Amino acid sequence: MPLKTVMHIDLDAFFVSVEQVLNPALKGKPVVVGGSTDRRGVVATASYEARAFGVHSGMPMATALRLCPQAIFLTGNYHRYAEASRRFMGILADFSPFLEPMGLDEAFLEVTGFESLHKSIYEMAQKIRARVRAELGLAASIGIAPCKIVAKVASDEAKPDGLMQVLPGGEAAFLAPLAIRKLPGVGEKTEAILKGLGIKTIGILARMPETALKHRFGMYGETLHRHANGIDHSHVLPPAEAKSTSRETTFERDTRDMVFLSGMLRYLAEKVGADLRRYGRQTACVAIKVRFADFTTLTRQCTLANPTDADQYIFQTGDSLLKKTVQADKRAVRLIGIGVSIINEPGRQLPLLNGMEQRWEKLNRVIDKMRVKYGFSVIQSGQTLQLRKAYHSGSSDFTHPPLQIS
Ligand code: TTP
Ligand code: MG
Repeated sequence: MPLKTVMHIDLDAFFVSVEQVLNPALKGKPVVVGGSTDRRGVVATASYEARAFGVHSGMPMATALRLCPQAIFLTGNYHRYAEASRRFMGILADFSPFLEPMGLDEAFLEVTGFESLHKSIYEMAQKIRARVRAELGLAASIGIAPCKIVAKVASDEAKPDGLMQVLPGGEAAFLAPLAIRKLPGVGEKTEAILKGLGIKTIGILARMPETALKHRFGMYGETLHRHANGIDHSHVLPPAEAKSTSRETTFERDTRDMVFLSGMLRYLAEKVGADLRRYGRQTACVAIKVRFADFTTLTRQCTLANPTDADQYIFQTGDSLLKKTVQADKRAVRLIGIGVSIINEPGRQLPLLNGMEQRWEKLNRVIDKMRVKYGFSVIQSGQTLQLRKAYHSGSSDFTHPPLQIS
């Protein structure tokens, strides 16, 4: 595999930092952006001064108020963040066309071979940080590594306002001492399982036999093993070049409960729909994947009459494929997934939309905004709500990390 160089750039305390640029009196103070403090709002982000008191993203605002009553609490303004994001991505695009935005404040940049233009990749990263600082007044932390996963961990380790480079060959040694939670994709649930197995650091995880991880986590075990060893072959994928996007999840227990399966499919379809809207793209082909208890895997796909980016349409199409597939079989289901092909032309032919689809479209855009502001689980459809019953952890993330099937 030829050597490549990838940067991961992530803005520090993004929402709060934008507020501080607009109102410099907030600089150096504990500031929290999130929902309301009296009702059920959660923290979207906290300044590093507020984090020192234990305030963090996802925490109820009421708890943040208790931990740090002197903090300044703001409800935030999505338009300002979207504008800052647009300008941030514009700066990055000046440095390399191989740009993959990940949400508003972070992106991967493939910079293989770019050292000749900037003396070194390290110098190039310093120039990016300087431009973001000069033009937006924001601190960008950057990780440089031979692959995406390690670059992402490195930018996190570089925070706040830092730069860290992991040289080829040093990936596993860099990751080894870090807590497993630092590995992207390891959420609450996986962390708890790994800790139960006595695995606390990425180094210990890396030395686990791959077969043991596969036995416990299925396909995701392979990915975990690779990532823990600092190996990630995935490409930096400019959104326009992604050919498909998908999500899948393996259940803790095999099931034939159709209500549960449909609820999960709805949740996965919403994630896929959100990808399309983030890329400004549509799909005309929906596919599902079903793996039964005996590991037999079936995929079924369906072409849509009209291109769409609506969760509802994607879900309905996937759900009827799912019902047909599961009901035609006696076996219990171990995994389900849903994916869509991506039409790589922005825009759409509006007259093709019927009234219902137009309403869905408006609704989905409002939901996307809320989710960027307060996290994906802030809004759930009736169908996904019942997933919480099955997942007692209280966590609202029911998937493994995104799986690109391009
Ligand atoms: P992050 O990059 O995860 O966090 P951050 O930029 O605030 O802080 P840092 O990178 O320095 O650790 O998220 C970017 C923005 O996304 C964040 O400013 C607010 C928003 N966000 C939420 O709305 N909910 C969340 O749960 C998280 C993690 C972020
Ligand atoms: Mg950030």
